[in-house]
Amino acid sequence: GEEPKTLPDYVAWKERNALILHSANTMETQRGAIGQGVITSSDRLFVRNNLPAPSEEIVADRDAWEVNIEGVKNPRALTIGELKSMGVTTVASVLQCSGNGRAFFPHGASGTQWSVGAAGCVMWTGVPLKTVVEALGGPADGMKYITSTGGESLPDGIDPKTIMVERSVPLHALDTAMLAWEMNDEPLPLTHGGPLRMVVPGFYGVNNVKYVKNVAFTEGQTDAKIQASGYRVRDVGKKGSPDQPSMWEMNVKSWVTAPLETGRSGRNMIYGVAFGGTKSLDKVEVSTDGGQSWKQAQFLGPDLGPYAWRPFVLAADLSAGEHRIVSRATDVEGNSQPEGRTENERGYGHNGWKDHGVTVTVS
Ligand code: MSS
Repeated sequence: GEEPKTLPDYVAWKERNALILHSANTMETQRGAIGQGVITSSDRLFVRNNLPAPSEEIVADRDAWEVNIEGVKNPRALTIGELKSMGVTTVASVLQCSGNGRAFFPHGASGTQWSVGAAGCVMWTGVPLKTVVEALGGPADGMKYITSTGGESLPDGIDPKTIMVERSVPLHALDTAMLAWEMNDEPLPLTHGGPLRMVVPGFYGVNNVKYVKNVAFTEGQTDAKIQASGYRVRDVGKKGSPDQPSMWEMNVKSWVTAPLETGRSGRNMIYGVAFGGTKSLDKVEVSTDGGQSWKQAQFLGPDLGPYAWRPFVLAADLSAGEHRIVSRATDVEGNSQPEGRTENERGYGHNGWKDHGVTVTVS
């Protein structure tokens, strides 16, 4: 479709120049707007809506929003007001779309052509899901997944399963999942799932269900299309199906954020961001010769925990000419970004260092 030139109303509060507008429902942060700090400011954070956003009415009386908790010993609905009295925690985590980096796949993977900017590092505040579930007697016996349903109202005449945003994650995510009502120290904007969002730290964006209205502990995964055949990693040309890997835990990744086009001969500060998904980072290396030689970068700013990203910097002396600058992160378990891509039909989970580099002309 046609790319809009101006921001749609529901995101009019965003910083237009920091974003690449792919469509009214998809916009990414410009690589050069990511900055050198740890937290991505809300007005620069990417947006991805599989369905049109609900109306602002749902954030008019935030504390009255109800979430239904099912598949526990004592199922019931809880208001945000009640959740706020149960407990509170704050976690920094990277929110990244499963298809971030899709634009680099040569087979033309269908979907939004995200480059690097369908990602940001966000501070979430809310109640640990575990606290809520324990108050309701714990998960019912035999439950293996946490299934969250988005609060969009669905159009008539279409099988709801084919469009609804409902995602299942493995039960072990209960150790870290939370129901968040604040983002970056402000009430969670509607755009990012206000009044209440399921946050699963270290898991791809799609599992972080916005305007969450139902959380169910279930024996199996939901049969909603977005889970059953969507967000499944498979060979190019293949259809999605439940036996293929789902986009759950994120892999280790990094990219350079500056310089992007030009540099001056002599000392240049090379910046970027790196994260380990569900694991802390060990190191980030930077190469200014396309991966022939590497130097270890310094992390910048505070370490906000395993799910946050770490900005990094390397001071490099560059000579006149073209330089291919790439970065490669390694997590504490020794997993490093691969050089290449894992080719797959929908272009999910790309963390290869080669494609994510930049070519800088130094004069
Ligand atoms: N939720 C809901 N409810 N709806 C929708 O649409 N989407 C997904 C998530 N969640 C949705 C939800 C996705 S897919 C993503 S990325 C994310 O979200 C995004 O976010 P932001 O806030 O940024 O917009 Mo891919 O993997």
